[in-house]
Amino acid sequence: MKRFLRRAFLPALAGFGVLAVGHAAAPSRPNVLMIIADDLNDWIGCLGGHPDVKTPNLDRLAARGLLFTNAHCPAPVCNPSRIATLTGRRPSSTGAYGNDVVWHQVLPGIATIPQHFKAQGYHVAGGGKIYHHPPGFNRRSDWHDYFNQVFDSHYQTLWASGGDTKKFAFPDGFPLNGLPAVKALARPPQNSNEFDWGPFDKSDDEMGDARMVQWAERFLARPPAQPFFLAAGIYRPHLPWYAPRRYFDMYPEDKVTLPPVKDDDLDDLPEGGRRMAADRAEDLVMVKQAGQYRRVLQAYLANISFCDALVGRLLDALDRSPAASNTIVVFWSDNGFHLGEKQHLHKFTLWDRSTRLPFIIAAPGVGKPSTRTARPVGFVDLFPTLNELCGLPAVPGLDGQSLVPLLRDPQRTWDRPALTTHGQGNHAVRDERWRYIRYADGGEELYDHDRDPNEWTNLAGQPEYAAVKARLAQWLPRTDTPSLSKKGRKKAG
Ligand SMILES: [Ca+2]
Repeated sequence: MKRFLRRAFLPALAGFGVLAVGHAAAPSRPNVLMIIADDLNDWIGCLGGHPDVKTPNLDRLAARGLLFTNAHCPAPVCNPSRIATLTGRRPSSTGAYGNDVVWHQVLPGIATIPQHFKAQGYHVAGGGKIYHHPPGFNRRSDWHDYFNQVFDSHYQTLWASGGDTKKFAFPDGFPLNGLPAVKALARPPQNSNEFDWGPFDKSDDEMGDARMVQWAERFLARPPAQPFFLAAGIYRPHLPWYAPRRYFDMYPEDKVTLPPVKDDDLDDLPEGGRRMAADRAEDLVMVKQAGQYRRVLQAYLANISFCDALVGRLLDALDRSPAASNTIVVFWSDNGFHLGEKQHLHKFTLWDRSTRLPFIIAAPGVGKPSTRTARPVGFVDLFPTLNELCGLPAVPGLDGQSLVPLLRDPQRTWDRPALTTHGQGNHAVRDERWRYIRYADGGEELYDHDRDPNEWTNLAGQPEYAAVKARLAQWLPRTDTPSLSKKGRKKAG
């Protein structure tokens, strides 16, 4: 009988022991609130990316910690950027370059940040778009709690639920999402399930992103007893650019500042650069022909401010929470967006507008508030950084390095540049002064940000810069893992 009892209860006791260790460690282990925006470029107030933009809440978050002013995504596309950031492994290491790669199917045994925190005894909760959002990319079993994405567009919901939009007859021609914006275009845009914009006469709380925020507010009001990792994925400012009308009213269409654009900007690009610029370039032409360009800018800015307001609600909820004093806040965006620069109205490029992104870490007791660093960093650095901040065991095989030294001393020397990859063999290396791009076919670009912040003059062909190129080229990945994408190797996402 004794033996039976021991057999029956030992596993239970062992399980209890693990929990007990987690509880015992709780006071020293900080919580994490990770907020992700979607397609938000560097147009936020504290980064100075656009003169009109109003982001008081992101600015307030930056004032609580360290703002990285030279942070870059691992890939300028939703899915590969999120996979690389959440696994800490670059696309060139995993082969995950495209939007169709389901990370947990093709990378078995590779832990993501939420999985690692869960294995280490954290309560792990997520809401909205954390992994890529089509069906099957997110696994409910990776989370203790998950709040599903709520979309604001009938067509987008249909698409995300696995419906075939091609079979779907648009009611009268193509008012795609029920708004008149795209009716003005000459023909349906390529990404017709989402390419639309306009104000909604609804309250914030009636929009999908705010429903996720309400869920996170409830979570933070009554956090679990054990340390938690809470991921809040805000879909804004991804297309379609819908937001409550008051955010549109913040940016009157006739007063919106146009981004600086050089008309012959593509003339000095190699073939690889021209191809990336040309991807969906027809959308920009149609938008301009239809007299919608200023409305597009207004809509993107409005969606940034809506996103910012939601970040503010999360910060307010944290400040009211019992967890307020012991929670690290991290903010990042998966990729940027061109609004006409390089004749482009999308992401999918290796220039600053697609890769330079907001990145803020506010870790209580580590570093000082209201600090900035221009050292080049990448989001693949996030996984080792969070491990160090939370005292979790290191994960072998990560491509990044912990940013805790920069949190403690934002001006310390930092040799590593940031690296962005778009499709197999196409890379951009960014240090504090230069951007060096090398495409898979050998084509090159080099920009001097000290003199050319808009990346208008490609210096790669000028012999006096050979040493700069050679120095930056040393940081290109040693391996270019073949693409896991079903769509083939030529084009990512
Ligand atoms: Ca994105």
